[in-house]
Amino acid sequence: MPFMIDPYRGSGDDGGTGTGIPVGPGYFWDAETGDMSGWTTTAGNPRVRDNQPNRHAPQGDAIYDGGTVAFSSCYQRIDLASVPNLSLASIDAGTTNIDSLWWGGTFEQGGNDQPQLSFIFRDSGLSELDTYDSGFKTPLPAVGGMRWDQYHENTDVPANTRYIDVVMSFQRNTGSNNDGAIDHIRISFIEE
Ligand SMILES: [Ca+2]
Ligand SMILES: [Ca+2]
Repeated sequence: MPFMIDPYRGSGDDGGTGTGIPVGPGYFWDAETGDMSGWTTTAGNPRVRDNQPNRHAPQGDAIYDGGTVAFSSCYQRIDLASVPNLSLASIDAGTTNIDSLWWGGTFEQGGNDQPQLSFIFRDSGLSELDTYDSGFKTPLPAVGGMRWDQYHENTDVPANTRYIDVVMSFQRNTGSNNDGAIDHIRISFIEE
């Protein structure tokens, strides 16, 4: 696979199985699980494509994509109280950032479909405090029939946040398949 190693992959994570269990100070999710377990779908039919010809993965063999509808979205919810070493006091002092490296992809077909990563910050009662969106991405580096790029997000976690929904969204622009794609989402928390 002619692709670079995820620089976050290494000490502290489990090497790609992506179980969604907090590992050290961070999380990651990867489609190598082979299915959408752990994700809650809120729109469309996000899915895993495993070892598909012309849909090369930046990590392993499997990727998430947007299925067969115009828009798909799903999330996993992080309970901040369960994150090792994360101080809720520092959350409430406004001194903690959430940081992510993630791979965004698309299938090259002209007018390419697009992926987006978002965070929804929720309080203890799950009320929404704020949101952050990466914006819908247009990856350019070609890998087989795909284009992939690695994106970096970093934003403040609002005071009183107790849960963060990490949201994958996929926007179809061309064709019948929604080929917005995501792989290997790495999440960590940083105290300022
Ligand atoms: Ca993968
Ligand atoms: Ca398409």
